[in-house]
Amino acid sequence: MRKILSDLTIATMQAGDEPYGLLPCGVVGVEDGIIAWVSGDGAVPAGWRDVEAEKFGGRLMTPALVDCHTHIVFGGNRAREFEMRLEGATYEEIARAGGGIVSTVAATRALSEDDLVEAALPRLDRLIGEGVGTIEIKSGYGLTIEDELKMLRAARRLGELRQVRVRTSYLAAHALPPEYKGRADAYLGEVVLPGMEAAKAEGVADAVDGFCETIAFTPEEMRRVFDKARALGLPVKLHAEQLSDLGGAKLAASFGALSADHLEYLGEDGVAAMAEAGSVAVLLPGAFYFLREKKLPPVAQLRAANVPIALATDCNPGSSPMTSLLLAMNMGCTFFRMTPEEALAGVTRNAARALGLADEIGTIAPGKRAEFAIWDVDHPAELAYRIGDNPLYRRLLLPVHGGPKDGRDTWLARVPEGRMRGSATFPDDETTTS
Ligand code: DI6
Ligand code: FE
Repeated sequence: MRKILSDLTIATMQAGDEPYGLLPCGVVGVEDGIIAWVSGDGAVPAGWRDVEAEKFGGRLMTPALVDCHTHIVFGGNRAREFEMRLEGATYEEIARAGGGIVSTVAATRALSEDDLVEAALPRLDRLIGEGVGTIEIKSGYGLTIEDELKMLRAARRLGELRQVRVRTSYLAAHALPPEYKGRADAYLGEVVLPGMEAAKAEGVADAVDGFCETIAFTPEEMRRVFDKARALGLPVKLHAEQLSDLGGAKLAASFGALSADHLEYLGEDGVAAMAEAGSVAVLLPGAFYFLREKKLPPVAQLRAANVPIALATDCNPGSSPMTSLLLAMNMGCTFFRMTPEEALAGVTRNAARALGLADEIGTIAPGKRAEFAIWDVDHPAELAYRIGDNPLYRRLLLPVHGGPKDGRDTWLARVPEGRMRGSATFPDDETTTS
């Protein structure tokens, strides 16, 4: 099945072209859900002249967005902790006093898989409503084998309920649960490592993540986790250098990590190690903002070393209760001095790479999957520029999970016109068949 999308300004986000890979008179040819050709001068190749074109009134097309670091599956919320922090307590103090992550663990353990799905859906819908087509979702609030698996199953179910590609990360090494207080080695040996094996056997984990921090796990402990991931053939990534420099990014890079994330305290040697390994630097300005951090990630050094930079929401109840990737882009520019072009690359091309999906998604180029966001803006810089605005016009994706079995080409997740403006959520993706 062939389809032409025309009358577009296309930000292909291909590296090395014009800024944003911008094509002012853009036309895209799609065949069986894959981009067949992209033209920048309105021309349609011979052989396609009889294919019907859908016109978009000159609107901006980008790759569908990728949120490459989230914790959207969890129970409860931490509004009370927010109040405590405003009364003077620090994130670390709250965590050490048994609040923080551990309180979300109790709330998450109390929910069934169905309850977790129901709690996460509104968060997912808000992200989808901003043009997200691929989302990474972590476990890490279960901290028993069964509860971690429950979270990963819930995350996978979300990808069946909505037309969105879900990648899951096993994050049992997120915090030490109270029952293992002072016994990190036992927790790793009895829960984290066997749970990873179970997740791998069930096929519910795409990668392994950890939190390397004084309030979480040491680099030596993370090495044990990563050795096991390597033995199981699972790629790794790491929450590193968020609150202090423990050398986590360097450790992750030595395992060929897909990404190291947060990185406010990343030092020169960490930058060099990431550049060498080709790991993506995933910056999380929502957590930086919400924890009122002062130390900026070394963006200029990352840029100079050609480390690809991605941006993500880090949506979680404790440090980044944020469900807007557009806001993350704005914050990446205002706080971290990224350019609007870097911000858009950070939620498309580089975010895809951080998930190991660089060959499939993240740019608009022949051979990539036909997954697009179409925006009511004149210039791509507008996506990072506004605060709290959502100019999404439509999200166009081919079915990524099964889809129709009759072989017809189906455009799914076509956000009905009028739904997006003024309301970032919608109850169900619509299915339209062409
Ligand atoms: N770093 C974070 O910012 C989140 N997890 C992590 O490892 C916070 C998770 C939470 O506070 O619930
Ligand atoms: Fe996180």
